[in-house]
Amino acid sequence: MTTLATTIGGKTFDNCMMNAAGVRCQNKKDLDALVQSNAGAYVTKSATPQERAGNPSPRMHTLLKASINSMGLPNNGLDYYLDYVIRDQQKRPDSTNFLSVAGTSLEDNLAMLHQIQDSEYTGFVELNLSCPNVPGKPQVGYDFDRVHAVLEHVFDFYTKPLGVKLPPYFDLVHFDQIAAILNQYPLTFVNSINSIGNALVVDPRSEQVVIRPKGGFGGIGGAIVKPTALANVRGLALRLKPEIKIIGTGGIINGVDVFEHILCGASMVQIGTQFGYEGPALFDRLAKELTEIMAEKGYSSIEDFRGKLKTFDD
Ligand code: RRO
Repeated sequence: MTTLATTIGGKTFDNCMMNAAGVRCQNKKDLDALVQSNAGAYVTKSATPQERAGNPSPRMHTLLKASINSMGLPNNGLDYYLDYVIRDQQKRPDSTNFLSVAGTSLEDNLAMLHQIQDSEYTGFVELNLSCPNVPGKPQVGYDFDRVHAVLEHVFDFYTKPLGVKLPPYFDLVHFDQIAAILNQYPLTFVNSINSIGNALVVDPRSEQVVIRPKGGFGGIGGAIVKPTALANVRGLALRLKPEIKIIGTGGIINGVDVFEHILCGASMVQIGTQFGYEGPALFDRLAKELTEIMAEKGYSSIEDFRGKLKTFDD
């Protein structure tokens, strides 16, 4: 029998696939649909302390193999999502899910994590250090001293399972530097990658950018980000201590993409752009495709090949 189950921080998930934060997870209806789906878990839209309308539209544009967005953190505020995950936990105590938070300041992040620490929520928290789209707020993940300071403050008091969502890195020395910081903390997981920030899509016919915020600059997702995502998953898997599990996000369209992320070291994968296109039925298709690949190769669980990517040096 083939199983797609995975374990992170001592919690088992029946399926190693789930949505990526931001896509079809902003309101209760979307989250209920994820609960009903074949996904192994859900993550809620990144929350700020108060609700936010986000950036002006058009703020997302899709292409065949890519998406660009500058949503600007539209969300219903932490209370809304914390209430949802706590109610869900009461209904389904054996299921673990992810609550995403993305304060636009250190103070906001600490205030939200204090509120979560003091609540009855026992699930996972994904601290988003990589939102590329809030005007005037650089991505924390690119400022290593700041990442260090944030984690130092957080782990002063926070004792529940926590992971961080990172931006893509593009130099091996940056993998070394971020891993050296992350390895100092009791992180449950690291999620890599967020969208490739501040890219520009141009419409040659209208001679115009395709989204309104920030003069057209936005984060890229979709099929074209897969090589960058795989490099980040692999780069981190080779450097992080084994207790920190990796969630691979970026460029997943089919079962082969999931397989590649796991080969590079992912224990779980998240799907953003393609989940936006396809909705909850995506998880049925991906599960079927990955199961077929594993059966062909004689693998019965993802642990049979997780992180076992070969290089020409092996
Ligand atoms: O809301 C957004 O604009 C957004 C966020 Br918070 C994020 O983390 N990544 C992204 O591509 N968009």
